[in-house]
Amino acid sequence: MIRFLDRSGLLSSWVRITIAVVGLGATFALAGTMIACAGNAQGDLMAVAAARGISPDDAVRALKSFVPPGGKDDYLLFASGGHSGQVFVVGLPSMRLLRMIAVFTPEPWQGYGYGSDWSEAALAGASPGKETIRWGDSHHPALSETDGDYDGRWLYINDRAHGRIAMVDLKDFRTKQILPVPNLQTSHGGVFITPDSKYVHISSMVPALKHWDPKVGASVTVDDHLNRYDEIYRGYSTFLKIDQETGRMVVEDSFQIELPPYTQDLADAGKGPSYGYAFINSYNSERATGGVNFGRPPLEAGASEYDFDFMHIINWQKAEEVIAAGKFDVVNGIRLISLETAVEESLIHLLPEPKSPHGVDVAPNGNYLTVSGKLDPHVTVYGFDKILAAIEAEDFEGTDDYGIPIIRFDAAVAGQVEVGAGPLHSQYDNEGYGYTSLFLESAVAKWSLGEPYHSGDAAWQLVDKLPVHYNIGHLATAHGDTMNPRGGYLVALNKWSIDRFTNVGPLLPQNFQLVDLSGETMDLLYDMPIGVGEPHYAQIVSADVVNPEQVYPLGTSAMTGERSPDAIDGGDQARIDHRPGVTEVWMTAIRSQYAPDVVPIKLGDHVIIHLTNIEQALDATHGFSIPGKNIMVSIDAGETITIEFEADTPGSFSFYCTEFCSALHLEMQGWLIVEEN
Ligand code: K7E
Ligand code: CUA
Repeated sequence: MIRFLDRSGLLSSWVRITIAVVGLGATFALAGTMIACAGNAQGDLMAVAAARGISPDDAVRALKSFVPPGGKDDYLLFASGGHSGQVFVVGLPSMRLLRMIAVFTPEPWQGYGYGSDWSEAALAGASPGKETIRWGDSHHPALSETDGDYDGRWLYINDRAHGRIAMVDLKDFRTKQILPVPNLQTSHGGVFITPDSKYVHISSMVPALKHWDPKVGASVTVDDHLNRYDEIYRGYSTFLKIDQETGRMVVEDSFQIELPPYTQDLADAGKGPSYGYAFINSYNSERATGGVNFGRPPLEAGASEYDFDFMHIINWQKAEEVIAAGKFDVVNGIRLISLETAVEESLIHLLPEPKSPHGVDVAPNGNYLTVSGKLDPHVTVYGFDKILAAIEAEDFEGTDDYGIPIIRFDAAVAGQVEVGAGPLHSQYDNEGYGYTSLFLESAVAKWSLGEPYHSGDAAWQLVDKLPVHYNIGHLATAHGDTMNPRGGYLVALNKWSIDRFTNVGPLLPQNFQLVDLSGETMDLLYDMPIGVGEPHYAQIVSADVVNPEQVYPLGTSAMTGERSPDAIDGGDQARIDHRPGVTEVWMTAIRSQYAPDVVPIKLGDHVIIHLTNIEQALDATHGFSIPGKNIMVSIDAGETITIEFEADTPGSFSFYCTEFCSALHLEMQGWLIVEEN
């Protein structure tokens, strides 16, 4: 209590000083409530600030983002880790890194990909028929939703490199499934979740060869690539059905729609009035093939010939009916609606969009769709009501080469705002403002939406701009992809951090910048370096929405979420079973011992160890590692894990607990004795 009084005294005196120095009206209100508190640490505060060269403005910013020791953050930011393949969880406003979640890349601390059955199962689905792929380029996280708002159940994220998608269970922050999406070779921005979490969507990035089509076949030549591109490549829009119990994606219940061989990019889900629709940007409608060495223009030139590219407007509810009517083929295990059927059934319309579009982001009310063309200084906002009316009236400007009707641009535009150079992605707040990242300008633009948010002269206006550092890609606002954005904070995800931090090598960290949205103008509060990967997109969810399990019920398999048949409840049930060619062990771990701790094994045996952490205390995680065997598992309290390996070398091998779990943690070890006969 005394400490608390000291703190508030300290705060009030500092605020008075702030007013004396800068005379800010906003700070005056704060001071008014606190000015009565007598401070006795004023001198200290002044001295600390002066000694550290911190300005009064920066001190106010520090207070806005400071979470005292032991305090909790208001929001969690889930950020992709780029080609680190992982996901980062950051607390807001403190900008502290709270967790890394292993997704596409093995990670020893979490025992992910080093022998545990659950992680091997997740990674095994990753690359059927190939040598296991051990990396990914995680790009676009999508938190599950209920009624158009984040519900804290699951997180999906794509691998831009391999056209895969992973599911992270937010009950235990673990990756439970990695799905190589049939027919895709790569995937970039096409990830979103429907407002009811019925489907998670993923589309192809570069079009993929139709190997399954006899007209294309298994092999391809350079001549095919250069001269039959239009015919042999296709894009894909994939609706993966989510099992509502487990969050897993069920391929048999999913479907795909074939798309023209443009390069499909960012995408978003319809919601509210646009529920049932998907919006997918694309570029390279020219279908440039590259091939400078074959006398073709470079891709960047070839893909910039036309004035417009195409947004795909997909009616997926109608596609469900087409599937129900049996108008599909099963191709590589997924139901596929051909491009011809999609055109016949009017499942797709195209909408011209400014050159080289990147982001498409649906506003909270589900009517506005904001698109940014990287080479156009405007954001273009379409009205879904206008799009529907144009489709209804067949207000088209012809079709593309595949027969898909192209909606007349002017019929669909609701507003345009000149925001600055290199607009990429947009997010929204709770007051009808859009925030757009400007890559070339290294800034965030704040602008107003039209009716019903703003009317007359107040609509479609650039209202503020904030420089960021530097080369911003995505940006995220609190619940910014939902129908219920919270405002308050924005995080700018910057690619370059040159001169922002102490130089730590030619490869510099990325820079997350926390921006305060509560005032008239945006205010930069904090720089957070990310030195472990390159985040692309992030979503910010209120911390109270995510409620992970405290401890697993004793004997739980993380793979199934149920009691493992190989769980045991105490060291007295521990046992070793020898049979021809196999040694099977049921083992427990508890502070600070394994039972059994000396395991005799016959040389050449296949060894199976079922290990139960019989603790029931939060954070009482144990490790189990066998040096030299590439085995390193992490077993949370209550969890049962199975490890298998071959005893192919005679000798004695010590195993040990890698988590410093108790005062006698170093004693938590044992021996595997591999006997020659
Ligand atoms: Cu703009 Cu991959 Cu979403 Cu990066 S993408 S920035
Ligand atoms: Cu268990 Cu250290």
